[in-house]
Amino acid sequence: MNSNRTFTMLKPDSIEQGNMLPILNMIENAGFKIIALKYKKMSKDEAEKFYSIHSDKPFFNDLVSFMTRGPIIAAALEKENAVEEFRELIGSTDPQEAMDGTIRKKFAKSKGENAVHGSDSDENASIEIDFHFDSNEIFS
Ligand code: IDP
Ligand code: MG
Repeated sequence: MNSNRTFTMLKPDSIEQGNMLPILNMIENAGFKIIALKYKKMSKDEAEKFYSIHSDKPFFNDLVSFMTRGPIIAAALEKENAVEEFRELIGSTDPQEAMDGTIRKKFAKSKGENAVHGSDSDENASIEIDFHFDSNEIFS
């Protein structure tokens, strides 16, 4: 377990709206080091697996079709206390509740299409990094 790492995705809405570079800029300016980066489209299978914890939620099918309708940026990030600090940088799930200066406040349009993913624990950060990256794709 590595408490200085977290995992993020720039979701399809961010890419579609041309916010890829501004969001990556905010992440770097907040002191996160990008140690792995991938531009890819998730398959339905991958998205269902990645979000399997939400499989019984009413929004699950919408979430999977949203996350597979276009490419995402997947990234592993490094910073002290990365998981918590990155959750602070992205803001609340619902952009209407997100604080000023957060990524979701600035770029998200709705609770479903909310610009970015951020791991919620060290354990999940590690699982999610391994889900998207081989060890030789990580430059720490
Ligand atoms: P998080 O991304 O802030 O950790 P989670 O509760 O883990 O939020 O939900 C995962 C993702 O599922 C959210 O980022 C969002 O895209 C979607 N989602 C969560 N709650 C809702 C909802 O009430 N309606 C529609 N989509 C939702
Ligand atoms: Mg979550």
